[in-house]
Amino acid sequence: MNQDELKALVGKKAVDWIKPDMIVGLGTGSTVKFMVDELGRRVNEEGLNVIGVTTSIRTKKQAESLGITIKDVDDVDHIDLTIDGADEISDDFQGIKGGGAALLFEKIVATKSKKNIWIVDESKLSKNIGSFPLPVEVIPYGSGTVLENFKQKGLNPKFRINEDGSLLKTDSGNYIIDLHLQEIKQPHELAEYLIHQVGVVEHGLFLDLVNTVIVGTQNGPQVLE
Ligand code: ABF
Repeated sequence: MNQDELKALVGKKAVDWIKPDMIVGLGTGSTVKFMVDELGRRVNEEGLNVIGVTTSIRTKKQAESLGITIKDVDDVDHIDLTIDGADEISDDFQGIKGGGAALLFEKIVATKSKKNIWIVDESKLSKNIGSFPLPVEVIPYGSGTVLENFKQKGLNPKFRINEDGSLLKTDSGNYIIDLHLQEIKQPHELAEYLIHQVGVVEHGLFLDLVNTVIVGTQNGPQVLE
């Protein structure tokens, strides 16, 4: 199976964890897209009754087009389960997210969720995280100064740009600075440093949030817990 087929495999499998009447966080990315399609099928063909809370404009559009009931994160008092993708996952289930520039809403939803499941193809697993550039969401005002400060710190920062060379803007109208670190030995320390930098809104280190990962492998979906 190719990468897309592996993503489809875990996307569909993950819907087995969604039970009737759940409030479900719906992540962002190409793997989640398969999951939302399957959820839509079960809502329409099997009458599965759920409320979705989305993590990006694009997931919201997809879910609503499938007839999945969506509520704003502030209009639910809890989220039972969030299913999301990830860019890189370490052996101890620490993750880097934000390759899809949705990390802020994803972390807001993930931290409100009783349980989080990540769905990935096997290429996302690594012993330690860091080979995937770490996204940091920053407000536009003063972002050049934040980038300079990161450079001084040796974090090898680069603004995320669109194909036309313009600066990418998130759903919140912020910029993304990607930190090219190769390996992150002390993710908790780095997270603590980043979140205290003036102008930083959020970062893509998702730590101690996940205890179930469904991996798409050539032998089928593998559930890691
Ligand atoms: C999302 O899932 C993002 O944080 C991350 O970039 C993405 C992984 O994307 P894909 O499933 O398309 O590989 O949560």
